[in-house]
Amino acid sequence: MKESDLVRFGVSMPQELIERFDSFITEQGYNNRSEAIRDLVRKALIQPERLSPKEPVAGTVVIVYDHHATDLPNYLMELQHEYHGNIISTMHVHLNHHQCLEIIIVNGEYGSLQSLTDAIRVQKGVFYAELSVSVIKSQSPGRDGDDHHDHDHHSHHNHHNHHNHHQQNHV
Ligand code: NI
Repeated sequence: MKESDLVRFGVSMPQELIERFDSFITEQGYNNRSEAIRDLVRKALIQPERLSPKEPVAGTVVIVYDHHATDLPNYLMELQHEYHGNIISTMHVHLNHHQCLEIIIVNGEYGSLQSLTDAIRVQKGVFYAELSVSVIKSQSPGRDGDDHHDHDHHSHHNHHNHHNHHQQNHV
């Protein structure tokens, strides 16, 4: 590749995240961050989308977020009301002073669940948001002794640094 084909851009990351990234890419054998980031981007762009957006599925959205992030808890609440037709149940766990873990049990069309997960993931203060689903067969399974289910697991990862060093403000 010619030098002129390359576009340079700046990326801001927390110190601890970049340190972990550097040790990760050293372990992987990369010589520099650029090549490692190029590979990560390529991998993200070629994720096979085997499920059609209309496919009926059920599964979970697992999220970890900072409940001190401005407006985030309210936003997540509003969003879950907006998607009430897709949400069966939500379990909320207070992990520590800052972080909450939520497991949202969902069903419906794969595309809708992706939209919900994407809307959560892009919010500031969300460390992690992953959708994992299985295809729901439209017909009831046959009783021919074959207990083999056709599970189609599909997940999306966005793994941010868990240690956000969030300032706790006691008002
Ligand atoms: Ni909580």
